[in-house]
Order: sequence, then structure tokens, then C-alpha cells
Amino acid sequence: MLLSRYLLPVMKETPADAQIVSHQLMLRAGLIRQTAAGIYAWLPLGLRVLENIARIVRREQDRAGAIELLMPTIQPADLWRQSGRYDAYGPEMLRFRDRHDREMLYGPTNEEMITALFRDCVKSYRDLPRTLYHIQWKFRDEVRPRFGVMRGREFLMKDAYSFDLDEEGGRASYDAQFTAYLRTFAALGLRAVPVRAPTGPIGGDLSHEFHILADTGESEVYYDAALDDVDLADPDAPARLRGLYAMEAEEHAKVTDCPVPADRLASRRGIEVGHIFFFGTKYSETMGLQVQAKDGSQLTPLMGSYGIGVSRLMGAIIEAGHDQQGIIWPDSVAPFDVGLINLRPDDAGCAAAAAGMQEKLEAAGRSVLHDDRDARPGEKFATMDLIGLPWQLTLGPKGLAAGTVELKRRATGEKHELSPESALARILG
Ligand code: 5CA
Repeated sequence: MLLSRYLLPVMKETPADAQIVSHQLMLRAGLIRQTAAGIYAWLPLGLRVLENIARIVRREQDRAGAIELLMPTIQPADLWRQSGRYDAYGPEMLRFRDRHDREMLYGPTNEEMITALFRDCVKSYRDLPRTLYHIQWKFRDEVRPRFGVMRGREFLMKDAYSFDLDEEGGRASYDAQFTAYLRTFAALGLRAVPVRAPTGPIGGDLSHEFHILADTGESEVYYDAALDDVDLADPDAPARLRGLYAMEAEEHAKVTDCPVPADRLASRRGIEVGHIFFFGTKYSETMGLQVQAKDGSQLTPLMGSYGIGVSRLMGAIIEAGHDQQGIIWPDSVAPFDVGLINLRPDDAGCAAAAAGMQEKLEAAGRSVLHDDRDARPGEKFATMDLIGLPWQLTLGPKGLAAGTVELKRRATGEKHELSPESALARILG
């Protein structure tokens, strides 16, 4: 991609209305633009990151055996009357009427819709267990939308729903999602702490929130410092993490006999990037979902629901990975793999060399943002640091005459003068 033909509106100054660093950097790096309070347009660079995050979420859901479908954003109010949540949900739900005066809403979540779909499609125990998921926009009319995509009104969520024949199966489905969540966050370069959570209006008796520890997090988490030592790559990590104490401040305050010795009790702020619930027959019961059991009787399936804040994750990744100069993307979600800086696009030799490097990188499957603009070197370097691509490859007339280009790793700042071939080999290695 040539930067001279791209849409990348970067800003030098920190926008006054953005309070936390991820929000500031998302605006400055040209990832998003606010179009109304808590509602954002995803600019080309931001969309690439969002899609990369969604791809990893999808990969781990598929790996855990969940099946993807896509439900609409708009839902009929009647569906929510069946579960009794239409009135209970309150002003966070965006309600409206269509031209036939039918009451509609923009979905804040999809328990009702998936339960109705499953009720219509599945009649027999043979079709269970199943876990279904989608990645779809949600709307919640938050009282205080803030911190950019962290607490938006319109946001992208992965929500999965499990259907099981018995309690044991339901807990196994819950465990599969729990493990998928740890894998997902690790693949995004994040360390997530599973926090035992109250179930709130969703109901049920088993729930965890997943928090990324960061000073700008909206909640405070008390946890056993032994959690910091768990190796996420260890196959026993999910079991170990679940055995260790972690609670949000409000819940922690209610605990009379904290199981963690005082010297091991740590407290940090956290960003909630995921939330999972096992709530048994709450929705299947109220919405009349039954299947025929093996013995011919009617059975009410047990359900769980599992959310990941896909758009919020982008903010969390930036909170966890940035420096004074800008964003430092993990390789797995970076909008482009390589930022190619041509210092002298007006020089025919430089232009030919840069085009050649772009072509070789792209042929090898790497995405390249090629800065071919007629701009000062300082501006080009500042833009590349700001947008945080993992590799920066710079070439100019002096280096080329000496047979070298400069390769910089954004995360470490490490720079090397290399032959073009070695630089390519290093990136592709
Ligand atoms: N029905 C359940 C599970 S599918 C549910 O909706 N859970 S939730 O309310 O906890 O939302 C799931 C995740 O969506 C949260 O963990 C959070 O990461 C994200 N999320 C929730 N509200 C917002 C918001 N206003 N802006 C951005 N992300 C949000």
C-alpha cells in the first residue's frame, strides 16, 4: 500500500478531549474518528487492526469447537418480552418503532435471539451439545460513554452461547470457553487475569471476567500475586488460574475471610475485556426451549453466554503496548507488518529500490505500508513510530550507494544497517 494514496489522518497534538493514552493514540494515529458520543468510524488503519483482532478471536472460538453464525443487530421487542428482560433492561437499550409501529431495538446482547433460533431449529438431544457464536455490533446507551472505544455506545462484541443436556456438559462448555479466552488474549500479546464475578442481571451461578491489568482500567482487582507467575503456555494454566484468588474490589470488600495471605495479596486496576456466564435454564425455561431426551421425555437445555469486547480490546492492546512516540503493535494484530520509508521518493534509484522491496515483501505474504510521500524524513519517522508497525525499513540515496538499508524493530528501537537482502531475510525470518 502506498501511503501517498492511503487515508491516514495522523495528528501531532494530543486531542484535548481524550483522557487516556489509548484513546489519544487511536485518534492521533488515524485509527478512529468519533461521529457521535460513543460512536466511532473505523478508519482504514483501525479497520485492519479490528479485523486482525476478530480473526484471532474467531480462530480460537473455532478451535474450541464453537460454530459461527451471524444474527442481526436489530431485534423485535417481542423476543425480549418472552424472557421478561424488555422492561428490566432500562434506558441502556435503544428502542424504536418501524413504519408499521412495531417495537424494535438495537441489540445490546443476544441471549433471547439465540434461544429462539435454537428452539426453532433443534428438537432432539442428538443435536446437543452445541456452542454458537457471532461477532456483531452491539448498542448500549451508556450513561457515560468514555475513553474512546473502551466504553463506547456502539461496539463490536464476540458473543457465544452454549446449549447442553446436563450440568456436567454445561460446565465443560464453560471450561472450553475459559481456555479459549486465555489462548485468545495470549495470542493478542496480552496477559489476562480471570476474576470470579457476580452474575448480575444475566443470572446464573458461575461467571468470570477477564481483566487486562493496566493503570487506566475502570475496575480495581484484588488478586493472589501467584497469578503473575503462572506460565500461560503451560497446559495446566487454565486450571491453575481458576484455583487462584482474584476479585473485583466491590466483591473483595464483601469477603470476610480472604484466602490469600496479606503479603501475597496484590491490587491493580484492570480493563474487562471478556465476561463469561453459566446460567443454566434461565432463558431456556422462560422462552420454552425444550428438546426430546433419550428416554422420550422433554428436557430443558442448560445455557451459558460468553462475551469478548473485540473493539475494546484494541484500546487494551494499546494501553499495554506504547511508548512516548506512539503505539507498539504486537505482530499478531499490526495493521501492516512493515513500514517502508523511502527518504527520497523523487530519486529514481530510491523509488525503484523501494518498489522492489515492497514487491518482494508482499510476494512473501507480508503487508507493507510504503511511505512514498514527498515529506521531510523527520515527519516520516514520527508517523511510523506513531502508528507502531513492527518493522521499519528505511532507504535513502546514501545508504543505497553503500549497499545498505536501515531496519528498525519498533518494539525495542534496535536498528541495523544491513544489505537489502539481509534486511528482507530478517523480516521474513
Ligand atoms: N451477554 C453477555 C455475554 S455474551 C454480555 O453481554 N456480557 S458483557 O455485558 O459483560 O459484555 C461482554 C464484553 O463486551 C465485556 O466484557 C466488554 O469487554 C465488552 N463491552 C461491554 N460493554 C461495552 C462498551 N460499552 N464498550 C465497549 N465494550 C463493551
